[in-house]
Amino acid sequence: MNKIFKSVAVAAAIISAVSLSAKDRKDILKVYNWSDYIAEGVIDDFEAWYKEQTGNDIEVIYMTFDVNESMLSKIEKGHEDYDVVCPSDYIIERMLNNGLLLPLDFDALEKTGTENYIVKNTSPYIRNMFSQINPKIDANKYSVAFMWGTTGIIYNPEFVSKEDASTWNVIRNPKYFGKILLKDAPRDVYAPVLIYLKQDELKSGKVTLQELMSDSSDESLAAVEAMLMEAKPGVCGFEADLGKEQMTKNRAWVSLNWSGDAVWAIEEAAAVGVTLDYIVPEEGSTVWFDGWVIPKYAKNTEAATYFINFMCRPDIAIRNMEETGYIAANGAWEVLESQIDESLDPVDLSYFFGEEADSVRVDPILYPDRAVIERCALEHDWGEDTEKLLDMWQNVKGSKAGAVTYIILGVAVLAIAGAAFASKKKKSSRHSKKRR
Ligand code: SPD
Repeated sequence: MNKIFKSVAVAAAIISAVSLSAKDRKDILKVYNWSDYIAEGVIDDFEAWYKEQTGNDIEVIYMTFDVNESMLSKIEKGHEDYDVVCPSDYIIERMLNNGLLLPLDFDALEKTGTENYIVKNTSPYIRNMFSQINPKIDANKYSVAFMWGTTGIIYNPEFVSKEDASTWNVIRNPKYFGKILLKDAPRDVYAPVLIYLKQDELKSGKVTLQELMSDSSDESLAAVEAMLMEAKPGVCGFEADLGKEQMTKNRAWVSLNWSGDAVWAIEEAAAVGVTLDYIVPEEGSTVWFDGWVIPKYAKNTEAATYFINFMCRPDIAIRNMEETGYIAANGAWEVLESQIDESLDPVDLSYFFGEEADSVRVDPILYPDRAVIERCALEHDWGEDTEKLLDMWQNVKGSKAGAVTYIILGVAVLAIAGAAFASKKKKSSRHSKKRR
C-alpha cells in the first residue's frame, strides 16, 4: 500500500514538473511569501486580472516561509529563481546592500495602461521609513511595503495583569513560568530585550531607540543572551507561526508576538470564549514592515510588477487585512474607512493617513496610536554581525531545555521505562510459562 502510494506521489511530481517545464517561464510567476499572509482566492483573482490587463496567461507558483533568515539564506545561495519575495525591512536593507535586488520598472504597466496602485497608495509614512534605510540608495525604488505593525505582548488577562504585560520583563516573570512563548525571530526578540535593558539610558537620552536598532556590540549581545537564558526555563516554546493558536487554546498566557498575530488571536479566542489582549510595552519596541521585492535571480520581472501592483489595490489590501489580522501598508482612504468602528475610542493616525485622520475610531492594535509609534523604531541590517546574533540565538534555543520540553521529555522517559518494564514482565512470564 505504502509502495503504491509512493509511486503515485512520484508520478504526480513528475507529471507536474513536466507540465511546468513545458510551460514558458514567462507564463509562470514564482511568489515567496510569509505563511498566512494573503486572503483566500487572491492568487486566482490575480491570474484572472493579469489576463485581463495583458491578454496573457499566468500561473502563480506560491511558496511560503515562516522565518526571515531561512528565506534570506535561500536567496543568498541563489538556488531559487523566485520572482517576488516579501522580506522584512532589515532583510530588504541587507539585500539592497548586497546587490540582491532589481529596481522596480513600471514600463510594463504603462504599456498596458494599467493603473499604478503602487505609486498611488503606498502610505508616505512607510515610504519615508523606507527612504531612510539606505542613505545611498532610495529603497523605495526596490521595494513596496505590503503589511506593517508593531512587536508586543499578547497576554491572557485572566492570568496575567496588564501591569505585568506592560514590561518586557514579563518574559522572565516567574508567575508565568511554563506559559511564555517567544517568536522564533532572533532580531524581533533581541530588539525589545535590548530596549528593556537600556531603558535608563533611553530615558536619560544617553542613547536613542534608533541607535539601539543597529547595536550589535558584543556587550549588548551578551546582556540580551543573559536575560534570555534567565527566561528560557519558563519558556514553553519558540514558535514561528503557531503561537497565536497556542494562546487561543490557553496553552500559553504570554506571547512575544506581532500585532497582526495578536488581532487574529484575539478574534479567534473570543469565538471560543477566551479573552486575550495585546500591548506594546512601555519601554518601547519595534515598528516593522514586510515589503515586496524582486530578487536579482527573478525570471519574470514583468509579472512580478503586476503582482505587486495588484496587492496595492485597496480592495485586495482590505481582503488580505480581514483574513490575516495584519495591517496593509496602504494609505488609501477607503482602506481606513473599511476599518472604522464607531464603538471604539479615537486613535491618532495622522502620521499614516494625513492630518484629517487625527481622531479615527479604529482598532488600536491594528493601527497603533501616534503615542505608541513614537516609542517604536525600525530594525536595521547588521551586515556581518548578523552571524553573531544567529550564534547567540542558537545558544539560547539549543542550551537548557524549557519547562515544557522537560515535562514532555519526562513523560516520554517514564512511558518508555514503563513499556520496557511491562514487556520484560510479559517476556519473563512467557518464559516461566514455557519452563513450566
Ligand atoms: N504570518 C505572517 C507573519 C508575518 C509577520 N512579519 C513580521 C516581521 C517582523 N520583523
